Amino acid sequence: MGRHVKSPASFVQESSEWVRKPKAIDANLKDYAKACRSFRWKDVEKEFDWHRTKKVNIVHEMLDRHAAGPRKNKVALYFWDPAGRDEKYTFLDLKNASSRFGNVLKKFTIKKNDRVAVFLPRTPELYISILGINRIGAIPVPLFEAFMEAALFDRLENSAASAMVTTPLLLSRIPFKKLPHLKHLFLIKGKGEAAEGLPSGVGVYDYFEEMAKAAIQLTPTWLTADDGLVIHYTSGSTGRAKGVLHRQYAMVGHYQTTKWALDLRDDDVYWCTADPGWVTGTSYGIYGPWTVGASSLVVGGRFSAEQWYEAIQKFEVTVWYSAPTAFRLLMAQGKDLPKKYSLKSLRHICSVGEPLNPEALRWIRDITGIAPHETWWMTETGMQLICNYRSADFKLGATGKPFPGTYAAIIDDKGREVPLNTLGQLAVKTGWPAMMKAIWGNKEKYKEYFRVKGWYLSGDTAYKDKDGFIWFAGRADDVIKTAGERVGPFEVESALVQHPAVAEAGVIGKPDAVRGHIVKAYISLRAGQSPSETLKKEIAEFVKRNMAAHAAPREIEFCPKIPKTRSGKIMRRVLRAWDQGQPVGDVSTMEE
Ligand code: 6R9
Repeated sequence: MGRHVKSPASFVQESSEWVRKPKAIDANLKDYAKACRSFRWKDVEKEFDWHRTKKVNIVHEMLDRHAAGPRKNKVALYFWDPAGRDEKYTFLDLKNASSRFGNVLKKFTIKKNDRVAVFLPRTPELYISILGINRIGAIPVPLFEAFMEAALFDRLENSAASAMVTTPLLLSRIPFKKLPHLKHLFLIKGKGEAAEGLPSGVGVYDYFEEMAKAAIQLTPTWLTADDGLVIHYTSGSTGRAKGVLHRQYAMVGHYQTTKWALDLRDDDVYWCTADPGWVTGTSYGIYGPWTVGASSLVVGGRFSAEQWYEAIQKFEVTVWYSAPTAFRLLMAQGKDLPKKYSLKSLRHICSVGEPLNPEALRWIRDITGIAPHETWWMTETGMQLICNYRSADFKLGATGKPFPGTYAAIIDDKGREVPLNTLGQLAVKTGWPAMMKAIWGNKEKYKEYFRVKGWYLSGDTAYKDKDGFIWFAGRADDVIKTAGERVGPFEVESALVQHPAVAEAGVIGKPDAVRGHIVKAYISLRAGQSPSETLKKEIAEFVKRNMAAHAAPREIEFCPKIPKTRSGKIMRRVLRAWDQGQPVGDVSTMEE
């Protein structure tokens, strides 16, 4: 760390090209520099009812407050699944539905602080479940629908969730016998759908039947700002997935960033393409847009370029929040396709999850007339922290500038800021509103992020230029970002070595033109096993079946031995060098 960078151009080729904005742009944040001088988080607190009442619950601020005022009949949620659902829910509808589900949970004795897992495809019921859980002060644990048994087990065991909402189709993946805490199961069944393989010793309830019986009124359980909001499991470079716990107070950060970075206004139709299984799908798919009272679109089903363009046209989407991989997937389908749709409703676009390459930015700008704006943040930060703003010029390829009221810097191992244009660790001064409250059940892991006093260490490397822009360079650890999703190499390696043919495995991210990185596994086989293409496929399938499709290696290479240190740690740095055909560097710590 602290290595001097000769020219920032070594990371991003077009660092001198600017995206210029008209002088009089009508944005919520009009003057970034002025906001940095005068903005105070304390003032944002006044936007919430709890500031006056001292009674905190984010569901009141998202739904009940709006349902009691002029936004009562405003659409909060447009839901479209091209396979067959097209529905609208007003703020009042969501208030009522989440009250019903809160009552259902209470009936089965679920209470404040209990963890309730939500394992569902993107449907209105997914959103209503999370809102109902929050309404009673319980803590939702959203689980991405692609997770398979091993991934589910880790997350359900660690959170000790006592209840779960899921569908009959996903049921067979849940290892109930190994999860003694899990006592209640709410099943969302399609019309006439049967549920097979129901667990014994667990209360199983029909979601729609229970909802129909439940009362429509339920005052939120009043909490303090420090009480739990949501737990998101995310991967690090070592160990199993960590449960990042956020607090109610995070809403102050969600609210203000939604106003200033996403630039949401009352007349917007906003589309966040992220699933609530990931932090973007809750912070900016639920909490941000609904605390500001915006209309939000959710599109169900898998990615399809045609349907994405159609969604923008059909709902006249004005603000779109998505990810570089999605932009590149659209790009791969060519320019003729978007010409068939009207995309002119769009007025602002933001991007998150991985660096947005200039080529993808230009392409989206060409087809929509609007340049996507970067937002950098993490599961642990809970909210956007480094952004490009709608009213401010920015440099193509730059990650952006710290959100007003926060301070981000590039530091060395001792916490000293490094000179401009010098690579170092991207760190944030502690104390922003949505900073995680804990790593569930793991104080040590939590402390690791704050080991340099006064700073949160992101694990990303970056540098700052003379104009104050921060430029993301890469990860300082072995965490893999594939298609914008965070994958821990250790989790994948653990899944791989369960396969009978695999002796050892080492997993890295391999640079990829569309997905940013793909998961690549180096594997040494057990004695008597012979390498083959069929075996590669079988091993990849095995990870898909046991862990999750997005984490399964897209590339496998067999090798006689996995390089390790004398203390037995996998040297992923050596694997990365092998992959790129580069010299392996210093291997003096490698075992014989
Ligand atoms: C919200 C989210 C966090 C990691 C982060 C960084 C990468 C996120 C980025 C970005 C470059 C951006 N990342 N936004 N890299 N430019 N605008 O993605 O959270 O899944 O926890 O990932 O994603 O490496 O450290 P999470």
